[in-house]
Amino acid sequence: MILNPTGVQGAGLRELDRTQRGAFANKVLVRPGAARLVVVSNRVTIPDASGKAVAGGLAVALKEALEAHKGLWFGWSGRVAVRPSTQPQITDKGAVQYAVMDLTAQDRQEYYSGFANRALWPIMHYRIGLSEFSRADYAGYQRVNRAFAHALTQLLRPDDFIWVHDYHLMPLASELRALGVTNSIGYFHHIPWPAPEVLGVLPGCSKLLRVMLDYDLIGTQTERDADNLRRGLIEELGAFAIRPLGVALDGKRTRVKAFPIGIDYDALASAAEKSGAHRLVRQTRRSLGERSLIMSVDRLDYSKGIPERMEAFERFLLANPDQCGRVTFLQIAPTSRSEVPEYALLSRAVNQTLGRINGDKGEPGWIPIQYVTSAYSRNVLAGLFRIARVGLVTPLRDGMNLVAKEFVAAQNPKDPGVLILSRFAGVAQQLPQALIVNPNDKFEVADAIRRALDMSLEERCARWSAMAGTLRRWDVRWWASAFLRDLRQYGQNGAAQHVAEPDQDAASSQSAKS
Ligand code: ADQ
Repeated sequence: MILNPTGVQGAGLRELDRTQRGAFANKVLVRPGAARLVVVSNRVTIPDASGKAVAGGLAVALKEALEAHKGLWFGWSGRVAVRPSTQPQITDKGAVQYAVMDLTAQDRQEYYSGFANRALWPIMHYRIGLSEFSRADYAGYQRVNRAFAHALTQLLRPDDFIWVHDYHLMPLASELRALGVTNSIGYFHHIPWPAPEVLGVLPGCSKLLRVMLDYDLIGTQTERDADNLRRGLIEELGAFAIRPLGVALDGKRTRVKAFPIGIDYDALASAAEKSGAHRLVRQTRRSLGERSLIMSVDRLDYSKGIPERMEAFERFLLANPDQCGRVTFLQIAPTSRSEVPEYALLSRAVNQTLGRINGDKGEPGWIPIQYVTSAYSRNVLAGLFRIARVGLVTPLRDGMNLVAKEFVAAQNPKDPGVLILSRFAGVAQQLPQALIVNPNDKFEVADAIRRALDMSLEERCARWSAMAGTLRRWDVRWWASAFLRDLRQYGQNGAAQHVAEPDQDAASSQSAKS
């Protein structure tokens, strides 16, 4: 995926469809002289020489918004260089300009692997015990954000509006403001925002909270995340609330609002419909025979609850011996962040749990859990989701979780599978029609698997069509469009007033949500 939030390189590869691009361009209209959109994310991958976009749904939506606003996409190139970049490297591709910076090995270690992924990521996912704070890493995090701000400032125009993505770049607005940038700046937080009692454990947390006040608009995945952040600003810093969305302190004012991220529903549904001919999908279907497929797809990350899920499946087999040999659990989990020690430990733990369960419960001709660590194209994943009877999405904590949404979109409306969903994934707040479980309770998850396998066609259809309706309506284009509409409204420099109105659908959907 282009944008880092998934952390899966090349995840969900697909070419940008011209018709869809056109459709979105109509949604966020560009008037002559419209302000430019500048997207900033940790990782930026420039489309290859063939001009093909390498993209998942999120990257597609952002690229479409950038094309509609003749925008600029700025961030880390993903490369490590001997000397740090001072000037961004610029590439023009169609209407979009890409500007990327190389990092040194020390930058990468301290900013990315260290503070972002060893201190912030675990705390934000309520894993206090795993959070490793180091002052050197924190200094590196600030240094890279400052360097990005310096480089970006050289490219900014007075009427640009800026959209920053995710926890790697929380101080960016503050660094830009220190350089005199007065443009509208918005931020979207892709992962959970924890309760103040949890974030408060992180040394220097008040500094991290304070820099958030330099954004005009902060988007979170859920209302709960938005409340947690507002509460943090008020309780930790003594900021005061300006109802309904604002928080203010020392002459600064920001708005915090939930914008649940969506998927490119129609593209995924159509990929799933056409996927039957794909070799891997055919091969999987053939190897299953009469068996039911239970399926999970995650980055290999401790927040996703992979060993816990395997143990819940084991519990299901123990409680339902009649199902031995009649179901297969396929776990797809490409490795990520393997340079971070906690991820190497997790990989070992998963392999041990897997080996134990397959050794104990397997029989000649039947392996209970199939485990693969490759990344697959969006088409193959959609095809596999479609032949699965159960989608098992049980993270211990997740900002949203796009896999749950992709599973629903990929189903055959006439014979849909059942989604089992962790109550701790942001998506659970949008999809109450899934079978909602506590991922820490393997007995509860095991019962849900049995219930899913036994569910009548009528109940499956009723649950699926309610979920599909929600996901179709609040898709990724709604998400980008709604955030940009609010950034235009709340932006401080007035520059974004030149940005065209989003379509009525997006506007009314958003107000229905808020
Ligand atoms: P992630 O933690 O990466 O994202 P998720 O939302 O599930 O989690 O997105 C993963 C994406 O990668 C999905 O689109 C999935 O299809 C794809 N993917 C996973 N494994 C793959 C494989 N083997 N092959 C191909 N594609 C694969 C972060 C937050 C989430 C939030 C998203 C978006 O942690 O909570 O939902 O950002 O905001």
